[in-house]
Amino acid sequence: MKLFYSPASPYVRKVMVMAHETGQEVDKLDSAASPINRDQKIVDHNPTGKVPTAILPDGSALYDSRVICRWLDAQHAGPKMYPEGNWDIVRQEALADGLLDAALLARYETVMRPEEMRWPEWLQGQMDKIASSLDTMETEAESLKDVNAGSIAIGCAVAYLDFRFPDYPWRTSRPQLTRWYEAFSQRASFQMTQPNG
Ligand SMILES: N[C@@H](CCC(=O)N[C@@H](CS)C(=O)NCC(=O)O)C(=O)O
Repeated sequence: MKLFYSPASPYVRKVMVMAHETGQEVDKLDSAASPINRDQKIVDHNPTGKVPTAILPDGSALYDSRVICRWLDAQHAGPKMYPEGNWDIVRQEALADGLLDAALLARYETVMRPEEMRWPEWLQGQMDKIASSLDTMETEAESLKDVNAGSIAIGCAVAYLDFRFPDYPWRTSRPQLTRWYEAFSQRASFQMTQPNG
């Protein structure tokens, strides 16, 4: 599989961790996704212009990260990352992606939007989504022991907070999630996909 890629994208990281955990190769394609300067190379395959966008061996395109992760899970013979009938795992992946959607909007608002056009209440609304998502993750930390699509997504989501919001004290009052993440993030798949950029 080829992948339009960004080393800073937490959604791309989900795909890369999933590929690593399931023993699959990914060829990284150079790209520069941005909501302002769209990368035509990506748009040609995915009209949203976002990463990750995969090009499958038959040349067809697949997006977004959840769909690509499902495709990867269908390609290997090991333990499934989306065990059949386990809706909690699918919901946890959606929870993590919801946190990331809010975090990415908050980031675009603070680094891309011109200062005079910023809207503090809107930014606070995104930060509130992040906080309440983390609170739910804290109550579910016990269920994240296994490696699956839910725990991978939650790991990538909280890692993104450390990467882009280093002063945001998400660990405060979330001891179980903190403990879980310290252990889970030692996995080779996480160590080999550290974000940069
Ligand atoms: N729902 C998508 C979200 C992907 C996404 O927002 N990617 C960001 C990079 S982290 C992007 O490509 N942004 C460029 C844009 O918004 O046009 C997924 O799960 O793959």
